[in-house]
Amino acid sequence: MSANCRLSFNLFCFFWAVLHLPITHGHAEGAETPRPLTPPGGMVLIPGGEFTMGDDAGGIGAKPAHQISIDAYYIDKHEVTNADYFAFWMSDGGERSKHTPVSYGEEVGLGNWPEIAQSKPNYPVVGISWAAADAYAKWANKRLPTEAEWEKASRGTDQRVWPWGNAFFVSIRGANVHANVWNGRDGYDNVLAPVGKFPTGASPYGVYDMGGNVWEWVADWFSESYYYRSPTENPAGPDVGSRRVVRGGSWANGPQLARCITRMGHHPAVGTSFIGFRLAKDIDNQP
Ligand SMILES: [Ca+2]
Ligand SMILES: [Ca+2]
Repeated sequence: MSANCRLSFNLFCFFWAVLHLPITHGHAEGAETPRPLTPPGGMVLIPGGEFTMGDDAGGIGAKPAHQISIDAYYIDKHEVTNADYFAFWMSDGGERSKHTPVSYGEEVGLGNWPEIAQSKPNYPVVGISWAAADAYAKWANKRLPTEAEWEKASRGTDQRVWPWGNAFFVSIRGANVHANVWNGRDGYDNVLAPVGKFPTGASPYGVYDMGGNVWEWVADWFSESYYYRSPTENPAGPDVGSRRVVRGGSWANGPQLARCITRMGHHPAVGTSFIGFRLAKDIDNQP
C-alpha cells in the first residue's frame, strides 16, 4: 500500500469512527427501549388511530358519519366525583371559591354543597358550569376531552350504539341494564347514581357511565353543522360558539340520549343537576 493509499485508508477509518462511535455509544448506554405506558391513577389509555364519528341516521348535529383520526390520550374511568371536586374547591378558597357548585336541596337526593361532598362522596359532582369544569381540569393538570376523544372512548372503533353494544336491554354477565337513565329499571329511579355502578355498561376501553348518569361537558363549542366540515385529524370543534357540547345523556333522559353519538349544546354558564364531566390528559412521551 502506498503512503497516499495508507493515508486515505487511515482518514477513512478516522471518519468512520467519528460517524459511528456516538451511535454505538448511544446504543450501549443512552438509548431506551420503549416502555409500556402506564396511565395516571384512575385513567385509561385510549389508543390513537381512526374511528367513525357520528351516524348518517343520527339526530340533530350527529350526522354525517365521518372517519377521523386522533392521537392517543388518557381519559378518566369515572365521572368526576363530589370527593374529587371537594379537594379542588377547598384549594380554590372553599366558601369564597367562584367555582362553588350550584346546590339542589333535596331534589332527587342531590343535596346541598358542600355537605353533599361528605354525604355522597362517590356521586358525580353536578351544578358545575363549563368554566368550573375547566378550572378543575387545570388544577388537576388535566383537560376536558375534545368531543372526538369523548366519542372514541365511548364507542370504540365498531360504530356501536351504546358503550356496551347495540341493544339497550341485553343480558351481559347476568345484568340486563347497563346505564342509569330515566325510568330505566336500573335501580336508581329518576335519581343520580354513584359512579361506576354499571360495570357491564363500560365502554370497549373500560370507561364507565359514558351512557347516562350525568351528561359530560367536553372542550368543544357546539355547532349543528360541524361534522360536515370537521377536519379529519384531531378535530377540536369550531373556533367560536355560544354553547358548549355535552355528551352521553343522564339520569333525567331516556335511552336514546345515552347513545354514543348523541350531542347537545348548553350555555357554558349552565349548572344543572344532570351535567357533570370527566377529564382527559395528553401522553407526554408517545411510544
Ligand atoms: Ca335511573
Ligand atoms: Ca355520563
